[in-house]
Amino acid sequence: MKRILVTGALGQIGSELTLRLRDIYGASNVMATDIRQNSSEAAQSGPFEVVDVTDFKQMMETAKKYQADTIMHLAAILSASAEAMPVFAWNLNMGGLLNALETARELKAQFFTPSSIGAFGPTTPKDNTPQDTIMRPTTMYGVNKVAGELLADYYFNKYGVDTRGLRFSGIISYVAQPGGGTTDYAVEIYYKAVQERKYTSYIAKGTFMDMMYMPDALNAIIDLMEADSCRLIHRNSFNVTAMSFDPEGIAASIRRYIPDFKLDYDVDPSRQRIAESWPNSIDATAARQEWGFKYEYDLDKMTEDMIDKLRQKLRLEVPKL
Ligand code: AKB
Repeated sequence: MKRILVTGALGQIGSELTLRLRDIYGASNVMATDIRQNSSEAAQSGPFEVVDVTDFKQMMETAKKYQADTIMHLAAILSASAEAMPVFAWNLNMGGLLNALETARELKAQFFTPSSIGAFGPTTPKDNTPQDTIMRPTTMYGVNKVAGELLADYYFNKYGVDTRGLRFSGIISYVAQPGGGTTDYAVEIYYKAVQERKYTSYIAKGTFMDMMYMPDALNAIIDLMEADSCRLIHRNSFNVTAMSFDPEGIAASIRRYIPDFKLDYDVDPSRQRIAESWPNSIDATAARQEWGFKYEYDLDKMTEDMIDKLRQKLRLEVPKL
C-alpha cells in the first residue's frame, strides 16, 4: 500500500485529492499537509500536519515520520497572484518544488506535481497545442512551471526519481474555490449563476482557455501515478484537457439550465494579458497514448453537475420556470 504525503492539501485540488486518495489507499496512508490548519474534511479525516514547503527540514522530517513513499506536491501560488508578487512566487513555487524533489530523492519516493497551460507562451502554437512545442512563457507563473518541468525531468534523469506531472488547465469544482488564478472566472460564474443569475466576467469575450472538471482531474492524477513506468515517454508534464471555451460558451451552457442568466464584462487587463498569452486549446494525444488519459465531463455535463451540486451546497431552491 502506498504511503502518500500531500502538500497544499487544503487548496482547490488538494481538498478533493486527499479524500480520493484516502478512499483508495486508506485514510492513515495519506498524510495531508498545508501551511494552515482548518476544519475541512481533508484536514480532519486522516493524519494532518502544518508544513511550510519552503522549510526543507520540516518537510523532510514530516515525510520521514510518516514513511512516505509517494509525494504529491501541490503547494504553489497561481498565475494572477504570481504576477502580482513575482519574487514571492519564485521563492514559494521553485523553493517548495526543490524541497519536495529533494525529499523524494532522499526517501526514494514517487513524485507528482502539476504543471499548467501557463507553461506555454505567446509564441506557442495557439490551437491544438502539441505536447512538445515552443515554451517561452511571459508570466512568472509560466517561468516557474517550465523550470519546474525541467527540474522534475532532471531529478528523473540524474537521480532516478519517478517524477510525473500534468499540464493542468482551469480546474472547475464546487468544493473548494481556487484563488489567484486566471481561469478562476469559470468557477465564479457558476456561483453567481445559481445565486444571482448574472455574472460580470474579468476575461474578455472570445478568449478561449482549456478547462477540466475536478473528477476528471483527480482521475488523471491517479491514473498517471498508477501507469506502468515503461510506457512513459514523457514525464514532466503531459498535456491534459477536457474542453475549451470562452465566457460566451460557458454562459450558453449555463442558460440550458438557467435561461435568464446574464453575462456582461469588466475586463481585468492583468488577467486578460495572462489569458491571451496561453493556448486556446491543447492536444492530449501523448497522455492518451502513454497512459490512457480519458475524461467523462464535457461542458454541458459539467454545467449540469455544477449547478445541481452548488444548489445543494448553498441550499438554494430550483426556481420554477
Ligand atoms: C491559473 O489560472 O493560474 C491556473 C492554471 C491554468 O494553472 N488555473
